[in-house]
Amino acid sequence: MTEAQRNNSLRNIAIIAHVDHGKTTLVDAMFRQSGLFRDNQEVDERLMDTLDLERERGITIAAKNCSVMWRDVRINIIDTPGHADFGGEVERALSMADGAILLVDASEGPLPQTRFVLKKALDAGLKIIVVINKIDRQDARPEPVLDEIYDLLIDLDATDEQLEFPLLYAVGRDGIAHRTLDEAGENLHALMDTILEEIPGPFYDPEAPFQMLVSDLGYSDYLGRLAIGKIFNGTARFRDALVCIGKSGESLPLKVSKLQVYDGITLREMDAVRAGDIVVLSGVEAVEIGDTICNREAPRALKRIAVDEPTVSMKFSINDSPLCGRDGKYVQLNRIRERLLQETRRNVAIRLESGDDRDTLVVKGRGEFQLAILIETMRREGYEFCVGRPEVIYRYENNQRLEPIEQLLIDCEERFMGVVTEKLSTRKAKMTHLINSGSGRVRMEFSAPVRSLIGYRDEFLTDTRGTGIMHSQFSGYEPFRGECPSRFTGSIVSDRNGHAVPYALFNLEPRGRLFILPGDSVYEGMIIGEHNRGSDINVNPCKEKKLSNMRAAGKDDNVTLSPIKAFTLEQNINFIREDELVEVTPRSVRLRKAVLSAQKRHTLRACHMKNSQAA
Ligand SMILES: Nc1nc2c(ncn2[C@@H]2O[C@H](COP(=O)(O)OP(=O)(O)OP(=O)(O)O)[C@@H](O)[C@H]2O)c(=O)[nH]1
Ligand SMILES: [Mg+2]
Repeated sequence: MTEAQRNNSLRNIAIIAHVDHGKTTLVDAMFRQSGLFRDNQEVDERLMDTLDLERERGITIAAKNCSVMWRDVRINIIDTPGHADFGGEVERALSMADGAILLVDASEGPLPQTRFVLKKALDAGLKIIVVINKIDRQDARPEPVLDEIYDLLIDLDATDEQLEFPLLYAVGRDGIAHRTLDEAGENLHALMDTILEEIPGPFYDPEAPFQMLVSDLGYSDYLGRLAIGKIFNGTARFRDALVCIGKSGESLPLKVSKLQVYDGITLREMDAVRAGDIVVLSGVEAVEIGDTICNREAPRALKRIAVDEPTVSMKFSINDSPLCGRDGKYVQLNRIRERLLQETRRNVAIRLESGDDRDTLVVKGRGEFQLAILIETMRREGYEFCVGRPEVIYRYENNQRLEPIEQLLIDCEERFMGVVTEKLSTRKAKMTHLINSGSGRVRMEFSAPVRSLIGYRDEFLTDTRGTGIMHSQFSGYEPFRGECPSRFTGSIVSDRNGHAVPYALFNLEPRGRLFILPGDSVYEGMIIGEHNRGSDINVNPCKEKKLSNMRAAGKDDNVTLSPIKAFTLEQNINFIREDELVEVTPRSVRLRKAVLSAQKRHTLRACHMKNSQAA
């Protein structure tokens, strides 16, 4: 074996943190200070958040690559999402990095996802630079936060070397980083220099032939499929004949039709690319994330990217409601399957399986939020379909049912502690920690079943008047904790097709909360509101006022309806019960019973009751 060498003209780093701790904003500042823009150039905020949904929601959903030049060294940066449901993106991103910048909010300190991403980075053997960010916050408490970071590292069994991490304090938004708290700091030079000094240039074996691990896929109208990843060894040139080794070891020949590297936020074409670099290679169609592209003479696969198992599943089916096909471009199951398959190729944390019957597909992921984002994306692309309630994926060991458990961290005012703990205990959560800082707020930690937290966030925000903070993180599988109700209220269901009228809705208002407005189309089996009681009721939302009585024959428009609050897609998904579906079309999101006919539902319920009595 020859000794490994380093490519010192490069650095590959991933930026990791809990959600909203300032990763994407820090990348903006690095761009600005590395001379990527002219001084007076107008630049958008959070430049790396390029997807529509990312910009709308102010969060990062997919990990993305870019680069900056610093003292003649190109630093390849991978910005990752901090939301727990997109953890698969972090695992994928770390496969390209040689080091990581761990951002920690100076006020919030390490939170559940900080632990998750740090563990992944330590497991991958990456060198960590810790940046305590947002020290400009009024409630910043950098010193205690630093202690918490040490505690976290010790808890994660970090080695002595890992405990001696380089540390910086930063205001990412203003582009300032410095090594000690007393310094004033004017720019990010200290951070950029620390990256060059502390993160090793990528290692490679100078004698080994070309090997590249595919960590991401892209698509270009001109070039077709793009394979993105780090070159572990060797070099490749334009027009080289290579092979791609797939999951089952089969190798597929390919010819390189274009080679590009990241240059700021764009790509630069290269004639040749060297070991250590993160490149975009075109010329291969059938490629998957985790494949190795390598030399034809000595093909050797690299270790595939390991990702955690999915914990939540959701059924996707064709839309068979009476209103189907009105808005959507793609309504057939085949088209939906194709689109979902395409998603599984790009997104390592998503799996697709066939359902119990011909018309359903089962999509598995890391959380209901991740699936909701997928549904929203598909809906905007013109797809129309139905989805069922998110369900957790159980495991069975020694005849025992195990369920996914989350570590739940709650920070709220002391006066809301009672209601929060009470609600959580009905959801089978167990309190594991309670810290009362004496400042009027308490921090509580729970271990809670994933299934019981689906839909809890909204309730929590209402209970704490919007002031509570809640974070959860998958912590493992534990024995099933017993049944708990998903929703305590029933549904108000339309018993016919037609259009809702004000008079009928006005009369239904005392029954519960309505979701529809006068004039909205309704159909038999469509859920038009939430019933105050636990049972469902079938109602007629199209019932006009009788005009036969002349004296009472006033017009409808003198009724005043209470305003309705539109649900978001996530709220709809979390609202439905096991026997209900969300109908998703490009223009509307409706709720419905899985079985539309009231008569059929009635018969099914009667059979079910008879069976359970017999049992
Ligand atoms: N006070 C303060 N706020 C900041 C700073 N940096 C970022 N923010 C704010 O923090 C929020 C989140 O910033 P992002 O950069 O989107 O955070 P992120 O870590 O990329 O978030 P995700 O990608 O969704 O995990 C934004 O509202 C920023 O304006 C800072 O240095 N100080
Ligand atoms: Mg971000």
